[in-house]
Parts: sequence; structure tokens; C-alpha cells
Amino acid sequence: MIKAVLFDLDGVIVSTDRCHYRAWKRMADEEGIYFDEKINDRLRGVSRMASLEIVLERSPRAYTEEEKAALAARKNDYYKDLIRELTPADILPGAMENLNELKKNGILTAVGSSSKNTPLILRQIGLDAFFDAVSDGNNISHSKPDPEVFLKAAEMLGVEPADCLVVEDADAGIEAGRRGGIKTLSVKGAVGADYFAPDLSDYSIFRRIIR
Ligand code: B16
Ligand code: MG
Repeated sequence: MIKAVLFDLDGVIVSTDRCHYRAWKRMADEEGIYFDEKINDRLRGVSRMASLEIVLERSPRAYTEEEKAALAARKNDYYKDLIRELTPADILPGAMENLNELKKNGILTAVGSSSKNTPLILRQIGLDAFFDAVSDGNNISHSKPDPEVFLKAAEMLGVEPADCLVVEDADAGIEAGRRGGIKTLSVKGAVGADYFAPDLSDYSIFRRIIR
């Protein structure tokens, strides 16, 4: 029986991937590194430093660990400038209705995000006090596809993983849920899930899964 739903943030509640793209692109252009939308797609659900390694695959030169930390920090500064412009209007269509409906039905909700910027994003979109638990890039040592972020969320809620449902837009996130022994709902075509929906525009998908 599903007692809690663990939501990925980027791509499920709010679309920050455009901001990630613009920030990585600016940093990559400055460094003379080729970067495009297709490479950006590979960064979905992946931690900041693991994302940087993917970006650097196209770099003409090698970087020291110190330089890498500086590149990641520079990208994050650009990214934060962009997400400070987010507002509640940027919540993806249907997400708010679904969150409210779950709450009304006594289902707990949590965030399970790889992003260290989760608190800022939630504040910007007005959801900082909404969720029963927030597990993010600040409280984990292993990023998706490791299940840690979702297992911590379930623990914070006091609910067994087997009684949770993960909602994800990234293959790495679906794998994380599965490895944690949690049922998974894929939106936007992430592969390997137990259930699939094109987006969160309709509560009937949760009604069917939760019952
Ligand atoms: P940050 P999610 C992920 O968020 C993003 O999808 C991914 O592109 C990003 O690299 C990662 O957060 C880390 O973000 O640099 O803000 O710590 O999809 O897990 O909510
Ligand atoms: Mg995501």
C-alpha cells in the first residue's frame, strides 16, 4: 500500500533544466568547450561534479581537481542567478493539483532531489513549507542512481521504502528508486519504471497506483 510519494524536483515539480543548460553553456563557452542540448540531457538527475565530468569529456585540455571545483562553483553562480528568477508560476502544469490531492487523501509527500540548490528552488516557487520531508543533494553522499536520496526521504517520513512511490523524469532517478526497493512512476519517458505517465497533468494516474 502506498503511504508516501517521493518527488524528484527538477523535471517533475519545476523545470530547471533550461537554467542548468544556460549556466553550463556559459561556463563551457568561456572555456572553449563544446556543449549542446544533447549533452545537457545526459546531466538530468546527475550530481553537479558528475555533470562537470560529462561536460569535460569534450574539453581540449585537462583540469586539476582544484580547477574543477572552481568551474563547478562558477557554473553554480550562473545557475543561481537564473533560478532566483523562478516564481510559483514555474511549477509544472498539474503538479500542484496532484500534490494537493495527495495531501487531501492522507498520502505523505517528500522531495528526493540530487540538487544542492533544492532549498532555494523550493523557496522561489513557494513550496518550502509544503512537503512532509525534503531529502536533497545536501544530505547525501551518493547521488542517483544510488538510492540514498530516496531512502533518506522515506526514513524522514517514517515510511518503509516498500510503501513509497518515486516520481522521476530521469533514468538515473528511476534506477535509484528501483535499487531502493521503491515502486517508480516515470514521467517524460524515463525508462525502467513500474508505471508511466506523459506528465503529471491528471490525478487518475495516482488514483490507479495508490487505490
Ligand atoms: P545542483 P533533480 C538534479 O536535480 C538535476 O536534474 C541535475 O541536472 C543537476 O546536475 C543535479 O540536480 C545537481 O544540481 O548543481 O543544483 O546541486 O532532478 O535530482 O531534482
Ligand atoms: Mg529530475
